[in-house]
Amino acid sequence: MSHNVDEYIATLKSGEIISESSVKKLCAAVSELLIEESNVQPVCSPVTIVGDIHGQFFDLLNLLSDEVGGSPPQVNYIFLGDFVDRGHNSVETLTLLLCLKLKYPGHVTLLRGNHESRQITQVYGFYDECLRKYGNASVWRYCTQCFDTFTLAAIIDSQVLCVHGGLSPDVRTLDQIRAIDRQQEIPHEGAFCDLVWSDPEDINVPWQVSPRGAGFLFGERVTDEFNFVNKLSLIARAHQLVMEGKKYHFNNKLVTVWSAPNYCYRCGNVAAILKLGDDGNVVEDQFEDKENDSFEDDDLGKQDNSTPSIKQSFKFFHETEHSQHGPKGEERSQLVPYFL
Ligand SMILES: [Mn+2]
Repeated sequence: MSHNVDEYIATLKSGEIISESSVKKLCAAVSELLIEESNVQPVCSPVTIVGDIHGQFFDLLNLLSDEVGGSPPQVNYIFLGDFVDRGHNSVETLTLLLCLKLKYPGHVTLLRGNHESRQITQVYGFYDECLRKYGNASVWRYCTQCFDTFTLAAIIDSQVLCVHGGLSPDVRTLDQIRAIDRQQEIPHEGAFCDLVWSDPEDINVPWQVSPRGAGFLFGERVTDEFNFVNKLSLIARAHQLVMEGKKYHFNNKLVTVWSAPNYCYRCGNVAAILKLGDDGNVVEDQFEDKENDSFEDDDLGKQDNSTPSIKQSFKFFHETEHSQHGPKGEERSQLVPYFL
């Protein structure tokens, strides 16, 4: 199996899709790896955290280039989910990430987003794209079966929790996440559902019903308490478009990372990736100093918190010329709403 991965990667990078039987083999092989991972997969820094990609394949290629994030195994990645839907290249995006997972299993962590779901992908594009590109629904079936093995969270150096959406009133400890039976379609309610659907919000109550129709809005007190109980310094999550690519909430105890530039080919936003930790090599130093669009938040080290924070730096990037192949004119206005 593994000897085919390089071929798959070369095919995808050339702009072609891999065959139906290749997707089948790829999904089966990756599922075998993923199924062994913990619901809260331990990861060591340095590691780069990537938010929503949503089928923007050419932006993913740009992200993995040396000009932006660099490629595994030189760089370790945690992808926070929402690989598919919205963009026009969900198939290529997902299969490339599966290839990277298979080739560099210790350097790539794939979390489940709310779009890695049978129900959601039938509405927001991935199912239709599979039908269009393969002529039948088999590839969609292989991929959605594979989704059921994606893990729910990662924890970096025992102190930064990564999850797609956010917290749940049913989850007080990391052990409660570890105990979830994740090998299933995303349920409509409960801990699993909330982890991939919830959003942080400045609210005066601990929890509020989410306007998304799934998950909850959770406030600062909930976040502080969760971080305290679980000895965390930060929660890193994705799931919400932020025009600047990243946004801190709740006195820097939670951060949203968004990695799809000009989301849906029309939102005009910048994308970002978050690098945690420092391996002190020369390439990283260049990355820090190169441009104004990479910086450290000075006040982050000043938290009066017993847990030492891991160094946090962002790399911002825009849509590339090659990635601007989206729907134009009339077609854009007919896109489904993009707030999910
Ligand atoms: Mn999402």
